[in-house]
Amino acid sequence: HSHWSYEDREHWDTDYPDCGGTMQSPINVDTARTIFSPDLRPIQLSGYSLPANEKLVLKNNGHTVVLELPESLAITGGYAQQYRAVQLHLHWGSLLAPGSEHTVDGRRFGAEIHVVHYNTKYDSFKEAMVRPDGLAVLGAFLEVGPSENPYYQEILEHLYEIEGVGQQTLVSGFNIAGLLPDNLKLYFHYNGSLTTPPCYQTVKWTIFNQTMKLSRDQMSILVNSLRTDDSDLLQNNYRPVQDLHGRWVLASFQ
Ligand code: BO1
Ligand code: ZN
Repeated sequence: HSHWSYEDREHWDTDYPDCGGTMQSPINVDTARTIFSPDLRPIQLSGYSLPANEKLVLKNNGHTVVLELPESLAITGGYAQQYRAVQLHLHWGSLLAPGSEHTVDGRRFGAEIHVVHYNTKYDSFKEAMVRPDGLAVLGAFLEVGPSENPYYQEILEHLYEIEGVGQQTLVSGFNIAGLLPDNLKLYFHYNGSLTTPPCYQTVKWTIFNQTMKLSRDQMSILVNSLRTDDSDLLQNNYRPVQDLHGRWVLASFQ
């Protein structure tokens, strides 16, 4: 298969036509234009608290850091269907500039976490990723705050072990829900795509309103630890916001 990169991002649709589609992600959320939908129930997570004796693979894939998740984690509420977790990963900027993928009222946040799930009615992620209701990604923004975040530290403390592309290590289980906001009632919802090739337009996105706080040192470790194929620092691994093409963004709150 071909090798895409963030420097190439304006040309992804040459090799991956879906990247030029009309339901692409990420987007800017214009809060004055969201539609309040009382039907959007709180997101319910199950199985997210993992025992320390369960080891998870953490990998530098050249585009991001990926933590593989056991299929015991699932979204069991808030969506019309049930979705099983497969992995989580992050998008970030540099020491100089923020690097979230989604923006809110034009504001970009320091970084963004994506927890990727697929619909349990399909047999695998691969089958689900080409179905209109196949995928659900939970997204949350990361900002610098006053104190160290112990949940993010479980990942960040391993980044030095996976500096090179393809390197992986094992992380002890912890409460994965700690990587997401306490408040799972307040979120935006829209239909979009994978934010990297193949850009399949099969993702039901949830973007939480509450942000996650990391210490300045933790944010520095996130943006300065990993390298790409060319042994450059892996930074600014976010896609620019895409046109809504008439899509509606729903809000669970007023
Ligand atoms: S994202 O959450 O929209 N940034 C996103 C973007 C791309 C993927 C996942 C989430 N890619 C897919 C790969 C598959 C892989 C799967 C799960 O992630 O295309 O090959 O199996 O890790
Ligand atoms: Zn992502």
